[in-house]
Amino acid sequence: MASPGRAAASKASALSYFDGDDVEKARGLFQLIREDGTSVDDAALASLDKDLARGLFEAMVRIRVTDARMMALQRQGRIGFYGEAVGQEAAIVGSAAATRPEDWIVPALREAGVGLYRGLTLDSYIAQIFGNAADPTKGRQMPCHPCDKEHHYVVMSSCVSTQIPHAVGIAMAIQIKRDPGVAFGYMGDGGTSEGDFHVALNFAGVRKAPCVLICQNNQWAISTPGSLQTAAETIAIKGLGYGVEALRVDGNDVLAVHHAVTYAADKARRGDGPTFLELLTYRVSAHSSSDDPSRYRDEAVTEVWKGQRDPIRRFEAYLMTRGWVAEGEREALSAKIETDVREAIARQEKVGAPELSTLIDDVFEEPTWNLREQLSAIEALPRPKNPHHHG
Ligand SMILES: Cc1ncc(C[n+]2csc(CCOP(=O)(O)OP(=O)(O)O)c2C)c(N)n1
Repeated sequence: MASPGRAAASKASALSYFDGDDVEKARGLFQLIREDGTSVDDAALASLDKDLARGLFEAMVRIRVTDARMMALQRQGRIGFYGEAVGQEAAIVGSAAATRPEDWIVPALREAGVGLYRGLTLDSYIAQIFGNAADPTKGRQMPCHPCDKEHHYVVMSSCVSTQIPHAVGIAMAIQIKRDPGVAFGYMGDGGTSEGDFHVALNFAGVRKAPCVLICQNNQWAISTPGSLQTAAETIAIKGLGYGVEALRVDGNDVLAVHHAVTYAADKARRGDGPTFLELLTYRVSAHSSSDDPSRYRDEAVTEVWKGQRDPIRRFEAYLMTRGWVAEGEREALSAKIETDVREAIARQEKVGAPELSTLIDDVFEEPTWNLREQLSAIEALPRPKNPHHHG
């Protein structure tokens, strides 16, 4: 079983992690709440804002409930595909809460919750999964590729790791234009094995680009385990080769993630350059609705991450010790969110497919004669029974 690594618990203050030398930060594991929900350092958490904490909790539960509902829809054949983020909610929400409206988010596969946290509506999220007429991308993407221009949430590029140079490029543009904001680029552990990762980190380091690059190390890239992903001691440590400060954080500890990502974002806002963060977590669910992980991994390990290492359970236990969440509150919250999700699904399922004419727009101001000819040919064909089916 992969070890969560060395926690900062033995040090006087959990926050002294940030004063450590570069290598220690990239090898250690910053943590503020232990697996059992007890605090590593009460003083470090003394100024925690109750509303923020409750907001983080609610956002984590929202992802969990929404994912379960959408997976059920996929199994019922009502949507073609879905990718859950079960077990990764702390990494997603903790980092989302460190962003500001002027920032730009370039997500990879599992960050829809960052979009939802920033204001992407459930309706828009679900419309995209159906690929209906309300989908901002007009059904042109696979499901699970939401976007939200208003909240600076860029649509995910499906090609693993391409998101990282996109994020660094946006950061360089922010720098050149002297715009406010920071670019947040996400990736999985698999993403760090692609050439784009190295190109992006290199540019980020040389240009001191105002970006925060976040690897959600969920220890699997479909069926490829972390041990086949890199011979480096940790993923974080790779950042040092590019002159980029690297932090390794317990990705199932929402407060540690929030603290570390805020540190990185503040640094970028000051013009002090990029940070690369490895958030250690686990992909508790399958890679996607098309995958069966029991064929390639030991699910006894998964059970540990699903149980005692569950990020929502951990945070709930901590919040209860502070009296900020009551017994039974999570169940009531889940039920309310489930109603919201069901209602949004019902609304979006009624929305029809995008007009066929949208197939040929967005390319030329005036469609060319051959596009118009193709459109007429398509319009003459019978419409499919289930426009949401993606094979
Ligand atoms: C360039 C490229 N190669 C392969 C794929 C197929 N693919 C989709 S997701 C994935 C694994 C990604 O793993 P990781 O980066 O660890 O992210 P995770 O799915 O674990 O969140 C692969 C190989 C792809 N989309 N793009």
